[in-house]
Amino acid sequence: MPTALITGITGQDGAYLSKFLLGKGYRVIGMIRRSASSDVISERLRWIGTIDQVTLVDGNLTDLSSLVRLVQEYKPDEVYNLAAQSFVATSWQQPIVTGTVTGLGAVTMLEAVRIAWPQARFYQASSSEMFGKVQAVPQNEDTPFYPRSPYAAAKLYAHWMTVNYRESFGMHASSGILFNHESPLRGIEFVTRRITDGVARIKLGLSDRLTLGNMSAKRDWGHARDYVEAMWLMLQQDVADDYVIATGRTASVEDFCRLAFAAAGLAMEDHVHTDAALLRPAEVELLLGDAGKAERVLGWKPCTPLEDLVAEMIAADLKRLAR
Ligand code: NDP
Ligand code: GDR
Repeated sequence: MPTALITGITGQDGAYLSKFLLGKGYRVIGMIRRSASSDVISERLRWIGTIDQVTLVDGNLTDLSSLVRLVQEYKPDEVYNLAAQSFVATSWQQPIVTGTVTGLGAVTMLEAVRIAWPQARFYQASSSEMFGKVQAVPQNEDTPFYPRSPYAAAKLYAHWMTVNYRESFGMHASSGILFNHESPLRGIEFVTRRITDGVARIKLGLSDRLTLGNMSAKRDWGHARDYVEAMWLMLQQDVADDYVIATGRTASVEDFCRLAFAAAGLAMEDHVHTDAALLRPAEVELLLGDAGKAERVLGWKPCTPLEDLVAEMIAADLKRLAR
């Protein structure tokens, strides 16, 4: 039975990846950071139904010795580094935490693997935010990076360190440059969940307005369930490499919003307001990925259309709130 160690298992992708790997027969070790709210911190694992099948262990991405001990003890075949301060807007308020966890934290995990069990295969959760002020449309593995936030700059550091550990030490370290992916387990602060939760509240009469920031920003939105399979496929290759994972379709925040209101049988214009306080100091206006390399080499293709994703998220939020 192969063993996988996942950092960030309590997040959206950690939950979907735990389900996927258990389905493949893995022993799944999930690292969680100590919290005073340990009863609620594993809520996503409960929702997805893997809480009783994963082994949860304490550690922190900023603490090298905790990571070394975990890698020494479990000798994982595969390490998925998903942990991060992942909310772009917060990265301007907390640039140092973001750099420490999202940037240096990835290097700390790479170091733990290099010291304790270098034969482990390593996955780094890189991001389309690294393309930022895009230098080409669509974006692929050859597109130059231009980060636009402390988060994106931290991810870019982690990305190049993953490449560097592969080239310097021969480690099987791959980086997935994933475009936005969503699900019913998306954090409430991200725009898609903010919208589907807001629409569900309006539908149930709990609220009558939804306030958003920049409605014209465009994103390439996929489903987290599809994207975790791509992570796994990268680590099954003989040679480690970097891959863009995306749907190849872009839509604005306004488009997403319109779909969400329509899915609930409501008119967007009656309820949506904008607030300049939600605008970012520097915006990423357009992301559109070309995942041609992933399709050619990994045989990976996304399967969930945006309309289905929106409908699934709305249905889940209606159910949650009705409870
Ligand atoms: P989430 O924000 O949902 O999850 C982040 C996880 O990191 C949580 O489990 C969190 O734990 C954990 N974490 C944060 N700080 C630490 C720390 N110091 N030590 C250990 N664990 C920590 O992110 P997603 O699941 O959406 O994304 C997974 C990864 O992929 C992230 O690195 C993200 O930046 C990246 N990414 C995401 C994309 C997306 O569209 N979702 C696209 C491209 C990249 P806790 O529960 O305790 O807060
Ligand atoms: P993003 O996701 O920054 O792309 O990062 P987010 O959903 O936060 O923003 C997407 C776009 O929507 C605009 N927007 C709003 N955003 C939020 N959060 N709240 C609002 O009210 C709102 N109104 C408009 C934003 O300005 C932005 O343009 C996500 C994260 O998961 C990262 O970790 C990951 O790396 C990238 O996706 C790929």
